[in-house]
Formats: sequence, C-alpha cells, structure tokens
Amino acid sequence: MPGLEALWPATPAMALAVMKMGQCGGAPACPVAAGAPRTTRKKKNNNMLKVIFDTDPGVDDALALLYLHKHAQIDLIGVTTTFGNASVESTTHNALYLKQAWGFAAPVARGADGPLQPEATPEAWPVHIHGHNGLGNHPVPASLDVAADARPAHQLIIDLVRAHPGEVTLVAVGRMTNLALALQQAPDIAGLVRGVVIMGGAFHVNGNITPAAEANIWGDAEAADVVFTASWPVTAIGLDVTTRVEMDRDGLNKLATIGGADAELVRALSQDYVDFYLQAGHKGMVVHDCCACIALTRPELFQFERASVRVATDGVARGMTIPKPEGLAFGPSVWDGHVVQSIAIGVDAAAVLADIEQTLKV
Ligand SMILES: [Ca+2]
Repeated sequence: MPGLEALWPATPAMALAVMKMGQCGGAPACPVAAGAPRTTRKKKNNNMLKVIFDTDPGVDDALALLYLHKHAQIDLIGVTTTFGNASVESTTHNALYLKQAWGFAAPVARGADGPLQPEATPEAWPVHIHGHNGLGNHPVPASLDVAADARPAHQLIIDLVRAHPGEVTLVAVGRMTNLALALQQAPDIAGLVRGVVIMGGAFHVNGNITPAAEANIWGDAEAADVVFTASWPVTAIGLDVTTRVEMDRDGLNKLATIGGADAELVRALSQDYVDFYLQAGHKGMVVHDCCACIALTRPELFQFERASVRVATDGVARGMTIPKPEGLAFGPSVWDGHVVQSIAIGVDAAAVLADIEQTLKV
C-alpha cells in the first residue's frame, strides 16, 4: 500500500499486536493525579518501534500520549514539548504532569516557545478549545515530583536519533519548530530517522484556523515547510482524515471504564473539549493527534496519496499545505526536487476508535 513503507517495512505483524501488559489501571496504587511518581514500564523487545513524541498538551495530545505509552509495540523514548495549544511553559508542565500520573519513563524536554521567525503572526492560545491551562481546565498541581530533561527539545531529538540510527520515528503533533531546529543544527538526522509522522495540514479540505490553514502548520509555517522538504519520509495526518474520527461522550466514558485510572484521567480532562466539538457540529471530540499515532501502528486503516508538499509562508494563504501529486507534470517550480511524502486522504474511523479502545484496555 502507499503510505508508511519507509516507516514500516519489516514488521507488518506489529499492526496486529495488541498484547496488553497489565498496567495498573484502576488499582489503588495507581493514582490519577499528583503524588509519588509512578514507574510503569513495558517489557521491551527488539521489535518495538522507538518513538519520540513532539507535543503541545493539549487535550487530544494527552490521549495520544497515553496511546503511545500503553501500546505494547511502542517504545516511547522521548517526549519533547512545544508551544501551540498553550505556552510552552504550560505544555511542558502538562507533559510532566502526565509523566507523573502515568509513570512513563521517557524524558520530557522543553522546546520552542515561539516560531522560527519571531516576527511571524503572533497567536492567542486556544483557551476555548484546550482551556486556560492547555489541559481542558483540569486541575494540574503547581508542584510536581518529576522534572524536565536539562536539554532543549531539539537537542534531545538529535541525541536520541544519533543514538539509535535508523530506528527512531518522530511523531510530531504540534508546531514543528523543534523538528526544524533539530534539522538546522544537525542535518544528518534526516538520514538517521526511520520516519516522521505529523498531525498537521489540510490538503483537500479547509483549514481550522483560517480557510487555508490547519493550526499546527499555521503556527509555524516556516518550520512546517522545512519538515516537509527535508530528505526524510513524512507521513502527514491532516484534517482530511482527523475530522472524521469523532469520539462521543459515550465512547469516552467507555474508554474510562475499560482503561482504568489512566484513561479516567483522559476522560476527566476532555470534558470541555467534547463540549467544544459538539457545539461546533461534530458527533464528539475529534481525536486529531491520536490519529497520527495510529497511522504509525495501523497504517492499513488509512488511505494515502503521494505528493511533494510545500507550505505557503506568507500572504492570506499562510500555512496552507499544497501538494504536488507524484507523477503529475508541471513547469519547473519550488515543488521540484523534494522527497515525495505520504498524505492521508481516507480513514476507517470506526476501526481507529476500536484500536484506541483495544490499546487502552487494561
Ligand atoms: Ca497537539
């Protein structure tokens, strides 16, 4: 199938692997909120896919992070934060809160606090979607028992990719500033990653922050263009598919029931987010970021087209993701000479939601 061959050449059986590791959902020793840091570590094996999660938690980021943490065949080796759904101070604090609550071992490194070009359009945090604290106004303790890695996010990305050449997939679900900074400082990492999966873009549909642009791209259009045109394989999971994957309140409640305390935290912090999407005319909350994670583990649930992608970096279309389909002839242009990437254009939404349930089930 077109899509994630470059990411996923050796282990198609992985898509079927849903071994559950018996993590402590719902048990008294498995606190939802702050308290002593927990350590719940999966048994590792050589077939696991090493993932760095670049994120701006972010309500839907939280579900995606839990999915990666819980998935039996994912080895989450790093979490890097960026601005977007809230300030990077808030998103880093939120990522650390989730690390403490869920006990994942991966280091959390703080990343960019603004776009590559500081003069780019300033943005207001989407408090009407992700709350004033980025986690749906869910109470997050000011003091935590876990701390951020000393390195900036882009340095952690560089170090981990170089430490595991050919093995690491970057899953980026916020502004792509950290990835662009890593590429600028260490161009060699483009040839060392296994692949890149992003939540971002609106290829054949309208955007969600302007008619042309999806928020993660619009928030740092220059960085997104760097990511799309680097010599690495990108799989883009954009609004063309994510807006079709809606989890209603019954589905969220079921997730909390079968997923124990860890999933209950997702249910609790997602309530205002569900309200926002219901009021916007959706059937439930749109699980944008988790779709990118599922494209990594279950690529067969998506349909892809192949295209070189450039991002408009100025004018009214700033942040627009424009594909040049593979095989179509045009005159010479700035789309030429770049890697042909994979763009999701179709999704089996019911199967995606079922996969989330299966992965979070304890
Ligand atoms: Ca996000």
